[in-house]
Amino acid sequence: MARKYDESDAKVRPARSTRPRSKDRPSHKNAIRGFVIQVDRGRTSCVTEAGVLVSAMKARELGKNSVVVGDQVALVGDTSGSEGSLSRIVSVYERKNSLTRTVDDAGALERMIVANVDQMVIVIAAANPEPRSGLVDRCLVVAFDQGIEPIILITKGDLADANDFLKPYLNLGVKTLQTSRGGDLIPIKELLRNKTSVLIGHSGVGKSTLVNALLDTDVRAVGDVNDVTGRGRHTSSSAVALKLPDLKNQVNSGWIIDTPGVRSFGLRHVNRDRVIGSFSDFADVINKCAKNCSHDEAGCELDLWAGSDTARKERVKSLRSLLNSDE
Ligand SMILES: Nc1nc2c(ncn2[C@@H]2O[C@H](COP(=O)(O)OP(=O)(O)OP(=O)(O)O)[C@@H](O)[C@H]2O)c(=O)[nH]1
Ligand SMILES: [Mg+2]
Ligand SMILES: [Zn+2]
Repeated sequence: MARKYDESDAKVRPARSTRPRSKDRPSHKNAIRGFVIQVDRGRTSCVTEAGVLVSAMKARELGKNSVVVGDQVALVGDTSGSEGSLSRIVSVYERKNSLTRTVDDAGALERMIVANVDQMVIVIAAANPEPRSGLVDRCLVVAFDQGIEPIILITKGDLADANDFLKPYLNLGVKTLQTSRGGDLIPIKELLRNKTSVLIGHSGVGKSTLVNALLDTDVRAVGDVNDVTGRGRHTSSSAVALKLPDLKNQVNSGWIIDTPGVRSFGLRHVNRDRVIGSFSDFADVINKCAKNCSHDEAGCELDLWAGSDTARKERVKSLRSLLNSDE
């Protein structure tokens, strides 16, 4: 639950020296709230409630990787936003959720991508690169775990038909949309309206292309897909939140967060029961399983449920591959 900002949020660890540091720091009482739209090495870009773009550095005590795009932060110092001005982030407000993936095989290293999002748009190309259900399944687990609404968005509809790919997810009740470059953006705009949405997908699926179309600009660089490997070139290197243009003169029309293409989406940080729970189509089936069933053993109700139905068998296989994966 959201916690109100108070003085304790901005507490500064006592310095090793006995010199009272509070004297040379601006009072945190005067802190103003900012929304983080980009983190570029040491420099963070925030938008204040008044709509001013402020460049800020993190207070040293916050530590490495402590601020991500989507964070609400407390800013002190020069928050004028004027050229060359630099503000300081003294604290990060409690997050309502965050997207984190495990980035190493041992599962010890986690990287937070974004925080405080309403929707996760899982971007999948109908072709080039080929759609892969593994990524969708992994994203759905994280969305379920964090209470974020997932949406599957198929791009490059001009290259192939993704209906078969989408079928199992339609059965799950996940919202899906299909689009192609130059296509009708209205259904997407409606979905994104007044929400903070993050685009997640492999490199080259067209995330930045879509963002440019939605904003009707070329703010985001776009890269091609390698003809030989069928892979994108990891064109976008950091996450950026962009304000969506007003739709029908709405004052607040939402934010879209473009992210760098993910190679994999490690789930080691997600509890096993939560992984199983995200397969909501299995809930009733799994209830019938023997206590302590690993769901990957003889007698598991999932096999009975799947029978010889190809689509169902694929779903069961998906769950098992996530449960048995080292990632
Ligand atoms: N045929 C076709 N190509 C598209 C479509 N959308 C994007 N592309 C192309 O796909 C390539 C990759 O697009 P990007 O927008 O850079 O992809 P991205 O997902 O942002 O990639 P990363 O930043 O590397 O993660 C570019 O050559 C785009 O022109 C589409 O609807 N149809
Ligand atoms: Mg990109
Ligand atoms: Zn079972």
